[in-house]
Amino acid sequence: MTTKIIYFTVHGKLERAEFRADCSAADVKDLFRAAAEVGPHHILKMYNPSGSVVNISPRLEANSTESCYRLEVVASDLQSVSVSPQLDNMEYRLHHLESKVLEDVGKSPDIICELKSQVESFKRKLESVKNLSWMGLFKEDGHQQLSAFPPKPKRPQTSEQEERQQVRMRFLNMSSLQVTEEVREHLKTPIFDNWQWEEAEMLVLLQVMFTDLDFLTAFHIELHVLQNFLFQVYCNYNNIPFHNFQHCFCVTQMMYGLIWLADLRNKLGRIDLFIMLTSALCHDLDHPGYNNVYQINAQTDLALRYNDISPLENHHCAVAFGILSKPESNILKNMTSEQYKYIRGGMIKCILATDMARHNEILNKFKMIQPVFNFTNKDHKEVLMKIMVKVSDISNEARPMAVAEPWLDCLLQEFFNQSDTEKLKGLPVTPFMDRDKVCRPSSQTNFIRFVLLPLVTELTEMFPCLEQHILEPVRRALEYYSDMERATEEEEQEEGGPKP
Ligand code: LUO
Ligand code: ZN
Repeated sequence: MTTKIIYFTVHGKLERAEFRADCSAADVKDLFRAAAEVGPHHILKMYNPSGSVVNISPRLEANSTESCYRLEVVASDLQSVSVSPQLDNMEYRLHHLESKVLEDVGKSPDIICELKSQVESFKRKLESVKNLSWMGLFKEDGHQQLSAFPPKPKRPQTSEQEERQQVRMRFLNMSSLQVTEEVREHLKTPIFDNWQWEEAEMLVLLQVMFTDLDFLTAFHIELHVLQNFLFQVYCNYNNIPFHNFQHCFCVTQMMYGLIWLADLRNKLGRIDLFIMLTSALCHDLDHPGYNNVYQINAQTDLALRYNDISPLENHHCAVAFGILSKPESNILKNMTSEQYKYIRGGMIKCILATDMARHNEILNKFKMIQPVFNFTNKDHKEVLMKIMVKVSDISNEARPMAVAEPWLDCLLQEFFNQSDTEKLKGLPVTPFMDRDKVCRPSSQTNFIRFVLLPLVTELTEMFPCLEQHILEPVRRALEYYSDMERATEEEEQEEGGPKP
């Protein structure tokens, strides 16, 4: 009997699992629970190299150490607590209906089986978001106690805390090593591939960005305080498909690349560069994976606290200054009070500017001033800094296709999670998030043609050297998805219309 070899990391360690191809699903799950050292009441999630969740079953594809999976313990089992009385009721009625039909016609129709499996999958999905009550998923009997900050999801302390401490130790051990000149130069380009680096290494590279822009000497930042700050930022990004620490790193690395490519060190003050880089780093802190439309429709704690005004972006900024309020991670502590006020004001403006509902407002203002831009004009500089953070935030498609494409998978996965939950709760569903409506190539061609391309075109008007590094790759990405869209349409015509 053939056996299957699976390579995966768990708690930061590379492991090798082996099981027979005829092994049962339950045995495979027990095998990975043993590897994660957790009991039967924990929920495991396996991620493939591109960050998508894969099913833990005998059909798991064999791999190699180069393409190993990542095993996560995401929550303790909630079987004991009913995740939703409505679903239990639906399940009961389904069983009752099925027994009636069996009596009358002797077999269970497909529709009943289909409905039962849908109820089962909704229960599993709800279990995994049970602890995220501050997104309004589970309002205990109607009124929610407003705490100072939303309760952090109750994840198992041991595995996640242990994993974070391991990342911290690896980060501090590596940070004393010299990063090669080749990596330093590569870090300044938009072709940097984030998928090749693990989290501790990304923390080292973020430290390199702050040191290579001379922020430590200019603002008297002690290295260990910077390291605490970076580690706290890492700890405050959530383990969700898109708006996670990898996205934070990508946005910060893109900002770092733009600063060097557009030679902004000779056009803006170092304090403005510091504001842009630190805003990029903090811009999605503690993102829950559910956007502002959801927060407002579900009347979550965040929407209530920020009166529906950019609830997420206000929260990201508040979490950033929560970290900066602790002396051990306050990289602003040796700055003058003028510098502190200017930096705080700049970060609030830049982070709030990442709310895509304000996209046209900000881009139109930039279009107006760009032809007459004046680097000594405070208002002009402010708009440019917002544009720089926005471009860094949404320009995955300026990266090589092999780097950008997995990001679209991650984004759609997060969007589909949200629309599934909206359907379940009877909330309005955003069309480009609905797994039953999204056509991947056309959603991306629309995004690039109407959102990303106009944005980077305007920035390239101001910094022509970005044509080759940013504008051209975005144009190529538009071509790529337009070709894919045409191919999909031709295929559908041959098959006589879109697939059901
Ligand atoms: C734009 C955006 C908003 C929230 C979260 C992610 C994104 N990003 C993207 N959206 N960031 C990068 C990308 C990307 O490459 N593609 C898309 N595609 C679709 C889903 C889209 O159209 N998103 C979108 C467009 C406009 C908008 O507000 C004007 C918000 C989302
Ligand atoms: Zn972002």
